Amino acid sequence: MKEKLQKGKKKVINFFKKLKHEHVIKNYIKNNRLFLVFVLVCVINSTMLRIFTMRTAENIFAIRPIIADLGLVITIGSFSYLFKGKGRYRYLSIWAVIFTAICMINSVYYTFYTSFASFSMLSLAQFIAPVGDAVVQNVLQLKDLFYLIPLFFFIFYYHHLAKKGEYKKYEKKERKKKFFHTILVGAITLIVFCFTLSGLEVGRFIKQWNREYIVMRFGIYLYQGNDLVKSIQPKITAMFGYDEAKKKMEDYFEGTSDVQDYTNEYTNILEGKNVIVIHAESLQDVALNTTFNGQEVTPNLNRLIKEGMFFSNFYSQVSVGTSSDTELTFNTSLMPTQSGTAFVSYFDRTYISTPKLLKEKGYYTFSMHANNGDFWNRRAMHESLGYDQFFSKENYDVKEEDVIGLGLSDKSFFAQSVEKIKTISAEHDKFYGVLITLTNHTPFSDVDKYGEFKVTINETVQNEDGTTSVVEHPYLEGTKLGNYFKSVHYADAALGEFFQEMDEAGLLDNTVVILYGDHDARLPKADYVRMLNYDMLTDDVKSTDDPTYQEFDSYDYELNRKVPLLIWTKDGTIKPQVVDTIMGMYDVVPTIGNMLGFYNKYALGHDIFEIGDDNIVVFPNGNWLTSKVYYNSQKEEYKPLRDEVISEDYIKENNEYTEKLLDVSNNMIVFDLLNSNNIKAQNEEENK
Ligand code: GP9
Ligand code: MN
Repeated sequence: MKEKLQKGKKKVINFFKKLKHEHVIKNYIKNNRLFLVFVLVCVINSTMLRIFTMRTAENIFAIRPIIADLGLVITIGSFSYLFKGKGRYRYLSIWAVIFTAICMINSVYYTFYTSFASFSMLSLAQFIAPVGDAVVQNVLQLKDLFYLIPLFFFIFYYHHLAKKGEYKKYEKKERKKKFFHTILVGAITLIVFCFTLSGLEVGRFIKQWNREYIVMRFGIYLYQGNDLVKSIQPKITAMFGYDEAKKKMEDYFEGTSDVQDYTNEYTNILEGKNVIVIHAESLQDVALNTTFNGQEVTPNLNRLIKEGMFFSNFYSQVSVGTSSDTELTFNTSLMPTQSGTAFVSYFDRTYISTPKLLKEKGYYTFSMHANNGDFWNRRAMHESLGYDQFFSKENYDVKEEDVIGLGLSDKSFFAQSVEKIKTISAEHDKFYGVLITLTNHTPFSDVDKYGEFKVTINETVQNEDGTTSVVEHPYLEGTKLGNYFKSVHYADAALGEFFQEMDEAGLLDNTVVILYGDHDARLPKADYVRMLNYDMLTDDVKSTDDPTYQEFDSYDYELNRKVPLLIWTKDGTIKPQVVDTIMGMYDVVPTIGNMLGFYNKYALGHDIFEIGDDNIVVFPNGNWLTSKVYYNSQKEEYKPLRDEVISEDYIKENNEYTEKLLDVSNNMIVFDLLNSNNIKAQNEEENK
């Protein structure tokens, strides 16, 4: 045995000696310089992207995605040897540009969505354009341009080689040999990589909805290639796999009653009332709980919260469709789709929605939003959701002086909307109307138009002569979070005016107002750290060694993304109370359905007054939240929220529930499973 080992060792040493002696490596490098630079450029860029986006130690020191990138880049690059002279450079440079573009686009995309880009989003590019201002100011950063440096180096290096006449021309036979050897190396690298994968990783790669998880393990290029396939797939799978999807949905809803089979103290309490829903753009709970020098950011909302039913642990469940995803979930209790968005890709499906169910009870239904009606494809989708009328930009008088940020200011929007509601109220017995606000939209940079609201800290100091004076510390002035508070303060003032105008018109007398924040404002974590740990002496963040330093980790950030939900009546039908149960946007349909007297069998959420503390909020990326745990499915880690031991089974069961719910929801939309013909067929089958 020992002898064998010795022999083996000798052989390996001899092999390397031979390599050294014959200058094999040196010659290989010399003869394949351009190819090697190409490989380096592509791998450096992808590694840089991973490090700049997901800054965990696990990701920074990960070797496997580098192996995956190497395998793919070498394989693709190997074909360059089939080209002669300049053709080879052209081939490599086209791929270098493609790979660099993938890194740059994902870098920008990650800053905005904390996720990676998808080809299925290409059809949504038109909705990104109107927020172009926001993208440029908010998103395009110096780091996004770093990826150009290796690319320029590659181009420069080729010209350098060509100029010195060192750019190799090979004979056909030699080229073929080089191609064969190189593709073999690429393939072996990829095979080695495949052997390192676990079943779970392969499963997630196939499903593709957990994008960070995939990039962290497979690298950006394999992710993007797989994404391309997955983005084309829905168009094809919508034609296949219907039966299986239908079966899964039937299993999921088996045992769910066709009619509401319970009552509680809230059943029908709001029946017959008009409903006004306010979709408050980017409104987060943090704004309600913050004051500056004794001044509330949201005095009007805070007053309404004291008068109504406030849900203090309420989360939106959006994916890349942001505002539109919330509209979908709020009205249908379904989750956003796994690729693309329901509003754009699946607007032609059948939805069972709150407007439709209220219409059956004699309501007139409408939506109002002063932006372009095609944004998020609302014009088409609002019809699918069952709104009788959609008022968009063309129905509003948009004067230049009334424009803030993305469009018509909330104050003007509300004032003009009240006039329209007056007419609707006069013409219809009862109504359900949704008002979608716009001013409080990222990047919150139209600060001059929000009105005076300082986000400073005023300190009263004692002077030597015994008098006092006030020193103003900048605190959050100039930060994005600070500007956000200014913007919310404006939005709150607009809301105050709306309530007043509605009241003066007598429109609140028999009305319930439901207000929600549509999603968080994607504010930088560093700004929250500054807010919590401001040092007045240095105008900087306290040192982490300071005993008063407050941690704000990624879980704190996630939990802080909660948004308000308020149900309010002027006549006191709704009694003032704070409901602190963990709740998601998909729980709204069953909860208000019970109050208004309608029932949606295919809701994925629950009446919060029935489910209580057993509730789970599922997020589109596979994360979930219960009263006990926030679970991060990318990291496969969780933060306990109570002083309680969490069993493995608890995590496993909730993970299974999450995957099943997301799958069923996606199938219901993609395969149009709520189409009455399909449901009818299902009932007939059951009655056989
Ligand atoms: C656009 C508005 C904003 O009309 O609803 O959409 P968002 O960017 O929040 O998805
Ligand atoms: Mn929004």
